[in-house]
This record gives sequence, C-alpha cells and structure tokens, in this order.
Amino acid sequence: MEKNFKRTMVTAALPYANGGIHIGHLAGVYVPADIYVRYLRLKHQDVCFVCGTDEHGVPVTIRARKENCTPRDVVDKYYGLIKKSFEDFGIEFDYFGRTTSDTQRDTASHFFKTIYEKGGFVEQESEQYYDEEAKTFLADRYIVGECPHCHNQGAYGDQCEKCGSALSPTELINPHSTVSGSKPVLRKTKHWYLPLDQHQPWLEKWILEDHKEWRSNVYGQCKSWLDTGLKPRAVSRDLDWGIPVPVAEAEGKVLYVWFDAPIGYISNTRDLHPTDWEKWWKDPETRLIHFIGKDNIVFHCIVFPAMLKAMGDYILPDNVPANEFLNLEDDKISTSKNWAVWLHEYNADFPGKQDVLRYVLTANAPETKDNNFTWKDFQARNNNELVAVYGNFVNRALVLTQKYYDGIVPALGELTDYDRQTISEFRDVKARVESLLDKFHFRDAQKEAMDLARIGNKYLAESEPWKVVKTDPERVKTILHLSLQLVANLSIAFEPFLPFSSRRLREMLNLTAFSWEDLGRTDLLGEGHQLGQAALLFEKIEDSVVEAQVQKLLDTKKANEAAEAHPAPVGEPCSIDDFARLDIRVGTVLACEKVAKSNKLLQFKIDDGLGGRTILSGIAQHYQPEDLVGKQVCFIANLPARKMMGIESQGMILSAVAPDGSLKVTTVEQPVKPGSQVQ
Ligand code: B3M
Ligand code: ZN
Repeated sequence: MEKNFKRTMVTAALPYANGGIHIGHLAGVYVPADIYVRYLRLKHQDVCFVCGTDEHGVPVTIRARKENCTPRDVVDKYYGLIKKSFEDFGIEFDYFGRTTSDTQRDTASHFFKTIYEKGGFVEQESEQYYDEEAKTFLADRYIVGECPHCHNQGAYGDQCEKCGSALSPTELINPHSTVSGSKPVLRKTKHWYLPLDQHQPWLEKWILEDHKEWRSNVYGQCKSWLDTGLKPRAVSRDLDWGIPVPVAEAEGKVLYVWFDAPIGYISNTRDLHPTDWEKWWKDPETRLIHFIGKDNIVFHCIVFPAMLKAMGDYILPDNVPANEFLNLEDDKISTSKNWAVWLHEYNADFPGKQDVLRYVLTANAPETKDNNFTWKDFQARNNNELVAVYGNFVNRALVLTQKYYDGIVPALGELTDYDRQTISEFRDVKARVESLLDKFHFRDAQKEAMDLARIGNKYLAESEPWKVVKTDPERVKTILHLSLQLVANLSIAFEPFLPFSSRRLREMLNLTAFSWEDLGRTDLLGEGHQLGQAALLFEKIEDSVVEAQVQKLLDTKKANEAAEAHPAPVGEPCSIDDFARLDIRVGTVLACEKVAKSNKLLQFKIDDGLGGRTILSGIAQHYQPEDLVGKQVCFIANLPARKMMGIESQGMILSAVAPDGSLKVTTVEQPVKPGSQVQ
C-alpha cells in the first residue's frame, strides 16, 4: 500500500564508541544512508537525518579495561574520532549526538517509567554469575572458560570465537571471571523483561503481512524469529556503566544498552529540534527509515518497535534496509584482529579521495549477499571506471570546448539520427535512478549514473569531433553542445553518490542552480554560457599506492598469526647448578637514552645497589626511553662486560618476547631494594 508521507525521518545505526569506523560500517550503513538522504534533499523533501555514538554497554567497559582507563575516557575519545571521520568523509548528518547526553538519560528514563507504569514489563528473578572478589555481577563477556563444543580454553560467556557457537555463561567448562580471575558463583538477581511473546501477534501481522516489500534478508530474518516464537527480553543489567533504571527497587542496575541505544535516535532528534521533535516521531505522516547492518535486524524490526508500541503514541519504521556484511580481501572484517580499513586512516592516506571509496563501496554494496572489498578492485574501479569513463568523458568535452570555443557553450545545430538516439538513451535516466533509489537499490542506481557517463564517452568517441573539425566545423558545435548537456546531467545524477566530485564538476561547468528535476534534460547549459576552469575530476591510482595498503594488511596478518601461534617449545634441560651460576638481580632505571646512530640500542644507567652500572639493551624500537625511567627491571649481573657502538655494557636486561615480536622488559610486582637477587 503506497502512502503519501509529509516527511522522512532517517536514522543510521549508532556505532559503539569503543573503536573507529571501518569500511564494513560504511558500506553497510552510512554510505547508503547518506546517498538516500542526499537524494531526498535534492528532491526538496523534508528530511531529518540523525546518528550519534552508542556509549553505554559492555563493549565500552571492555575497551576501558583494555586501555586501562575509564569508560568515560573511552567514549570521549571515540566520539571525537568517529564524528570527525564522518565529517571528513562527507556523511552529512543533521545531528550527531551521544547516548551519554542529558537528553538521552531523560528520554530513556521516560520510556522505562512509562512502560513500567503501564504494566508493560514483566519482572523475573534469575541466577547469574557473580564475582565475589570484585563484588559485581558479570556480563557474559566477562566470563571466560572452556567451550563445550570445541574445547577452546578462551571462549566467552556469550560466544566461542573459535567455533562460532553462541553460548550462555553456564555452559562454559571451568568458568572464571576476567575482572578478578576468580571462579564466579551463581547468585539470584531481579530484572525487567519486555514480554515480546505478548507482542508476537501484532508483530506478525505488521511485518509478515503489511511489510512484504522489505528486503528479503530482513523479512526472512524476522520471519525466522517469529516462527521460533518470541521470548521475553531483559531490558536491565547489573552493571555500573549506563543509565540507572529509574525505579526505587532497581539500585545498582542500569538499562540494557539495546533498550537505551535506539532511544538515542529520538534524543538526538530532540536535541536538534527541541520544540517540534515530536512530529518526527509521532506523526503518522512521518516516514521512519532505519539504516543498519544485518546483525542489528532483530533490535530494529522487533525489539524497538515493541518498545514504541508499548509507549503508545510513536510511529513504527516503514522500512529497515539492512545490508549483509562486507569482507576485506576475502576475510571477515574484525576489529579485534585489526582486519579492517579504518575510515580515519583512509582519510589520512587518501586526502580528497572520499568519492573513490564511496564509489567502490556502493559498487560492491552487500545489499543481497555478503560482498568483498579488495585493494585491486578499488584501484581497477578508480582507474577503469571513474578515470577512464566518467573523468575522461568530462575532460574531453570541457577541453575541446575550451580549445574550439574559448569555453563558451556552442549553438545546437541540426540533429542527426545518432544524436537523437543518444538523447533518447539518457532521457529517462531520472525515472530509472529514482525507481531504484526509492527501493534502496543503491548499487544499481549508481550503475545507471555510470551508464550515463558511458553513453557520453561512446558518443564522443564515435562522433570524433577532433577529426570532424577539419571537414565540418558546424557539426562540431552540435556534438559538443550535446556532450556538455550530458556532462551537466552527470553532475546531478552523481550528486547523491559522489557529492565532492559533483560539486567540483559544477564549478567547472559554472552551473550554480540545479535540481534533481533537471535530470534528463538536454537544455541545462544554454548557448553562450561561459564554462569555468577545467581540471581533472579523478586521477589514476598507481600500483605502488595500493601495494602499500596490501602490505599493511599483510603485516597485520603476520602479527595475528604470531599472536595465535603456540609458545615456543621448552628448551634443553638445564641443571640447577647451571641456573645457579646466573646472578639475576633487580635494578632501578636511573636514566635511559637512545644510543646515537643506532636504531636498536638504548643505554641504561641502573642503580644496582652496588654503585651503579651501564647496560645496553636492544629494545629502542619498543619503548620511549623516558617511559622506562624509574622502572625496576631484571638483569643478569655476572656476564662479562661487552662493548657495543663504543660503549661498555655491564650486563643484560631481561625482556619477554610478545606474540607480535615486540619486547617487554621484565619487572617486579612490588618494588624491591635495588640489587635484590632473583632466584
Ligand atoms: N551500537 C551495535 C553496532 O554497532 C549498536 C547499534 C545501535 S543502533 C541503535 O553494531
Ligand atoms: Zn568453541
């Protein structure tokens, strides 16, 4: 049923503020969302596009533990990084907020209280793992143990990353807490649940009957959840990072991050439109669209709609165009393995080339199945499509006009059959691109735009104005007049996809006013119109550039393999007497500096309790010298002195070899007197 809407509310999934944005996120969510919104804006539709960071939940607390800082430090850091990389890349949100905002605390609390007071939750007691040493309940991710399926020792309470099985913490063999290392015990705790089973009947009708037009991957996933039968889902957690559950009996509990996060869309809209935000979320004439990746489907198609329905006065999403996953060089993108192309790194390595990545990601968009990104393909699409087709056509049309007519659009003369045929080939491009964009088929829509450039390239190549100019100069005017119309059309057709290039192209054409409605017209640049300065729209990407990117990935792979490798086998037996001959001691680093002309050696001045000594150690690539001053290190005290780079080294500092090959000095757990022996 087609409905006429007055406005469109577009949301893009809120990335966790625990890491950067990579090409998988971009291809799955942000590039398609941005294309769609730019398209709506070009059509002068009323649209609101919000995003922001998801700052609560266990993913953030885990990152804080890893980085040895507070969750607050983590979210502040990544909010800034993520916001900036989106801005640099040209993803134009109307508002980019954060779920730690006051508005969010207020809105999410209001949601919980309203549903609570209406009796929309059920309360249930359950047994959960508790860490008696750290005095805290443990999130599933904080429990590690042996996988009951593949016997991997490092399986998490929610998943074994080795064999991919979904787990619950009680299935783990020999579980232990990663917070204190102790063995957790089961304890009773109370939580509030959203009774999805009670929502099942209306959800079934709403999705399975009323939204048959949803993408088959989205529809299929919903159907499989519904067919299995929905179960109540807890909306609270025993955690100390999050929005407190706003009822008296819930001390120490916070809202589950997946209850909190989608409400962030609403809070961010409230912050943008404080007085009339409600029309975006409550008026049935607003169309709500969620752009997400496939792992978020259940939350956006089932859980969040159930929350909105329980509130009573909110609209429900009209469509949720979720994408499948993008792989990188045939492997699954993984943040923990650093197997990714990070947006902030791309922006730094390829300044001014945002559109190239946008183009490649859309051309390979994982709309119907998982897809693959390779640097070779990135280079080929840039060189063979953007440069050789689009850029080449534009450049030839502009340069020839400059050469023959001083950059002034020539008059249109009599049309040949070939001219007419060419015009008819691109007249209905608007209808074609629109119908694809309206259905969220971004990959095919961009292909239509590129086909327009192909038509132009072919027209120019076959009309050969550079030859005709010698025999029939009048004819050349018509060829270039028509070519320039095609170029102007390209700047409009590509505007949603490649906004940076479209803007530059309009500058070259000196085209100030334009609109989506103009697409397909052959009179965009009138006779006598003065063009601007021509320049190259795209440039070739050399082999060395992509090879450097591939090398970066190969280095990552090598480091990962080293990290997964088993420790070296135990060496030849050695007697206690052999060991006793080594005099290992603890010393305090008094000073440390780089040895001139050596990129490996650091020179240490060590307080050894015996008047001090100098030791050289080959760890300059692994430490900043100043970071070692004041540390206590273990060293061998009775080795013969040895000269290196003209300096005498009186001993050897002991370091551990980390899996990635880096060295970490060995130190003591508590400070001891310099000179203490290690036994
Ligand atoms: N932060 C999960 C994710 O980044 C989550 C999305 C929230 S959207 C409301 O995949
Ligand atoms: Zn396993």
